Amino acid sequence: MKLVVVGFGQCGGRIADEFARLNRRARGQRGIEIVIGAFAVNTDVADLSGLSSIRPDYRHRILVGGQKTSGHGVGKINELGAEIAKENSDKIIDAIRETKRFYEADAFLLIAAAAGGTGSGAIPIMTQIIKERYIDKPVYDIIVLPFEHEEATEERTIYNSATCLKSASSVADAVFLVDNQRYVRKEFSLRNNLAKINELIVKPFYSLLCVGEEKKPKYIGAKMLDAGDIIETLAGWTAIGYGTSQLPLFSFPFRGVHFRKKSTETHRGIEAMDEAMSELSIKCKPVDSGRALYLLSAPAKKMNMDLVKGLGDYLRDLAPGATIRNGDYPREKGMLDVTVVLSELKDVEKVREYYSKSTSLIPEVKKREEEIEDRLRAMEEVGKDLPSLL
Ligand SMILES: Nc1nc2c(ncn2[C@@H]2O[C@H](COP(=O)(O)OP(=O)(O)OP(=O)(O)O)[C@@H](O)[C@H]2O)c(=O)[nH]1
Ligand SMILES: [Mg+2]
Repeated sequence: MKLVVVGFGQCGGRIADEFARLNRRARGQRGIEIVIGAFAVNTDVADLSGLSSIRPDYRHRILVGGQKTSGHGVGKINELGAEIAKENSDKIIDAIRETKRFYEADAFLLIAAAAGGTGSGAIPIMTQIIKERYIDKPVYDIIVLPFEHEEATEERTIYNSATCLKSASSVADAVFLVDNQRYVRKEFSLRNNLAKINELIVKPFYSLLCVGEEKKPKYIGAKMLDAGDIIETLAGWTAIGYGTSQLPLFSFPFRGVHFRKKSTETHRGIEAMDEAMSELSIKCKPVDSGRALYLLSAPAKKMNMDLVKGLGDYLRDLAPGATIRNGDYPREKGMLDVTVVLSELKDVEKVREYYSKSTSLIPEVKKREEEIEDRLRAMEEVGKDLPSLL
């Protein structure tokens, strides 16, 4: 599957940068292309300069809102982020359209954090505009949810998250929810290590995007999972997860496959799927999903029908109401990995919480906005008799 990836704001831009790196890896290791264009859009000059893999020209690192923000972001006011996106949508679309082999893209992937200002406001607007412009290509969003400590200290965090999620989900074909808090690992002290978190966020997409682009027969599995299958699976609120299991490097040259060995492999597969399910990008209940997929990748010799079927049965038990698609990908060496997508989720606790908490914040936010307007008006009033230089 080939994507055009666009990141908004600091978080979105950095994750889009990570997708650009993923593509370099796919090209280097596998000779295939999965991201045909990567862009970052921001109101902050410094954030754009800090990226490393997205091309450094102004058509790929797109600065918006110049006069309004003087290149320093919108200070968490996502209404301002939305307004700037509307005003600059032509500039953004023009840049995206110049992507080489643009027509080959299967879908758009837009990325932003829910709690900030620029990305949170821009992602719903640009999702809507791109959808209207390119009706034949689905538009998916990755929306990154804030850390717990941010929710506790800043009211805007919850309010921005709620308004961003509500608006984006009403226009995007699917929204991948990524909860920052779930990537904080005690053993890594990742709390401040956003680069590592971004790598973990993007990793599950690697095999999923590569598998359908393989051309060599030896890398094509018994059941291929292509862009069509992925597009059929993605709808509404979505979670993604990834798990691995190490395989022994040497296996003894028994003739035929002993039944016990086969069951060990199935066990390893289940172990990897278990990890994928417990490491999902957002806490959710698999029973709530209406569509799901899993992709197994492993060395060709380790792949067998029992293993694929075992995983299917396992997922079916967890998500009995879901239409499940699957594929196998004979690629990895010494390792077996499983990617799981749960989509069309009927309920996500975290989203529900943002909505209900924000509803009680509305009067407070309105009051504050009115106060700001009153003070601005009062200031203008004081200077009304001064001559203007314009
Ligand atoms: N996973 C991840 N989260 C990030 C990263 N950078 C910021 N965040 C989170 O994103 C939220 C803040 O959004 P930003 O992307 O910084 O905000 P912005 O869109 O640039 O908006 P303004 O700076 O207000 O103009 C917070 O919840 C941060 O924890 C990153 O590189 N990776
Ligand atoms: Mg910023």
